[in-house]
Amino acid sequence: MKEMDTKTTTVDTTNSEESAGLRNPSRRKFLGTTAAVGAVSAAGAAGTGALVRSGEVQAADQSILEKIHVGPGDLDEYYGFWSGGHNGEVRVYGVPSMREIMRIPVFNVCSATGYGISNESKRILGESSKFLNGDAHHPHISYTDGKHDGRYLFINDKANTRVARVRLDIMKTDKVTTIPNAQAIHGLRLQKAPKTGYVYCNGEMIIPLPNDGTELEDPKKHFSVWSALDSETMEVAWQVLVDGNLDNMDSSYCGKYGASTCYNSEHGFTLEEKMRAERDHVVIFNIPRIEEAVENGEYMTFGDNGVPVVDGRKGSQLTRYIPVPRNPHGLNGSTDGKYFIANGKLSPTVTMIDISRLDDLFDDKIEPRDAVAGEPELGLGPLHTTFDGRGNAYTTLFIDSQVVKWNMEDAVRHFQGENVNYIRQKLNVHYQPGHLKATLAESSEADGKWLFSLNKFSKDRFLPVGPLHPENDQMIDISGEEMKLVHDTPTFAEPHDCVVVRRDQIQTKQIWERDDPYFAETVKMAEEDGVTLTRDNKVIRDGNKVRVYMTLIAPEFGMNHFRVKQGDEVTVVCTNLDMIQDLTHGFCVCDHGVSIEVSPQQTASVTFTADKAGVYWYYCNWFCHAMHMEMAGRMIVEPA
Ligand code: CUK
Ligand code: CUA
Ligand code: CA
Repeated sequence: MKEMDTKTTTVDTTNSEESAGLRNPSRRKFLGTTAAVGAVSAAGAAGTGALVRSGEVQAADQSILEKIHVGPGDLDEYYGFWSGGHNGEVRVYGVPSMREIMRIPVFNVCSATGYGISNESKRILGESSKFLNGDAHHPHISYTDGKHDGRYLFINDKANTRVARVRLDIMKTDKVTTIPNAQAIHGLRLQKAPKTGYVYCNGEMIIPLPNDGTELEDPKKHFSVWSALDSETMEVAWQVLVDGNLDNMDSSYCGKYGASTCYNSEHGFTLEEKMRAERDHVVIFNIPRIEEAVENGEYMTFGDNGVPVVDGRKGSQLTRYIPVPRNPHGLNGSTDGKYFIANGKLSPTVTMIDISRLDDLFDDKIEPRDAVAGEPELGLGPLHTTFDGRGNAYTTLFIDSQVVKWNMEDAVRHFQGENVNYIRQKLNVHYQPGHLKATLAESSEADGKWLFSLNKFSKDRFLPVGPLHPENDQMIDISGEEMKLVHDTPTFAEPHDCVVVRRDQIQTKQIWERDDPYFAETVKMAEEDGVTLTRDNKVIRDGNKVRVYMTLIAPEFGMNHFRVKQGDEVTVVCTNLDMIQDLTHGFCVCDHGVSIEVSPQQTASVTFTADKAGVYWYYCNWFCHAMHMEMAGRMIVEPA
């Protein structure tokens, strides 16, 4: 049935099921019956001729290889923003070359830039700067009228229940919010129209509310919430209490609806309990109704965080629960604005929810399942779907290790009883894909050029590097009728998702502006000390607190030494006076764990304790000048 090439035969199903953490017997039974059905009907669904190709580009396909070659000095056509997974960062790629251009620390500590070490970054991280880890999954770029406007990127932290904002003009994280009344923020999407006001995010784990120890055992009293943040202030505007948990989500291009998958309608604590129900659901959120309820004061609060929480549990007028096959995963809005597509995971199907029927659903004119426009059978383990803007959808099949291209309108016609084949092609990928994303496919401008399959396993695709393997993010040419696999990209732990936009949609600054809010508080502190940052080199003592103000200009620090006393709390404020693009300095103090980036015209500061008497050299750690090695000075610590 499948045309196996030698590479795909290395995927063994037992292994992949176990890798997926799906080991329970009831699922085996499910797959025992459905796997066969799924595989048969997916390949031959509604007729014959489904194209299954290995799709590896042959040497003959020189023209494709030329398309992805970006010559030395040439620039890429797209920016790709990749989540850094449990490494907690965002990575910036050039597409189609897949050259990694930059890393943006978000929920991690960065030794190079001093994110998590500098005072400016600690202010951004707030209370949560005590955490050294994060788990980033879903990067999304702000919108105006359904198109990316390049202002901000937002991303979730599953590990420590946070949402962060990255300013794309400087490519730095500038806000981090810990979400109350939730645990583990997973799915995240943005309001798409008229403009990104709200950032929506899913609470995944169910918890008692308030989670203060008064309730510990009753699963019926465990909930999760769907949150909306104000994208400007990054404060939580409101939350919606739901039944079950929330996994992935999307929002509609009309701006009115949010939709989220739930794999635990059972309120279960164990794997077995979470698999008990035949069906779970997609929750549809009616945003105007939610706003009205908040406005009218129809909400609760939990603990002392004050966030309004409206009741969106089953039976509420603010939500609808659409039953779908058990334990769905990804939820993707088609770029034509027509469908929310819930990906079956344990079911070989995806469920197409017709957004144009949701008004009737909320007015109780139709039943929840009447909003389903199609439920095509695609193959085993559908996790996520993306779009080419030409009416086709592409879905990852985790268990089959394939990407399936299918046609949405044909799937709808098939659902209505017509004998049409909606499957266009299946392409083997290497191996076990999670998310996939086509260029511009998070916006109404999807252009159907490149597709990335973010594979969880790489096995034999790269030089071996020990028991821990990289992921493999494969690039696929989707510009023609047939998908063609063109490039393997090893990635580190573990980009769940990415977003790819045109290069003209991102405008960045090449040097800092002196009035940038990123370091405004530090500038204010200097003003209070009577210091002009762009001129003065000064040590100010304030009890056992010492503030050292220093200018940096290649290849010298404004001070070649400064004196403090053992036990002093030392704050060093560095201002880079160079105005030349790319001329970054650093400030690193030996044996004190202190390192910060100071880019052209930037002010950056760091606070530490001078706990050891003696001489400690500080040096510039970004290679800036022929005399960079000599750019150093002494911190002289007098014994207490
Ligand atoms: S995801 Cu977060 S578990 Cu499929 Cu969007 Cu990987
Ligand atoms: Cu300044 Cu190196
Ligand atoms: Ca379930």
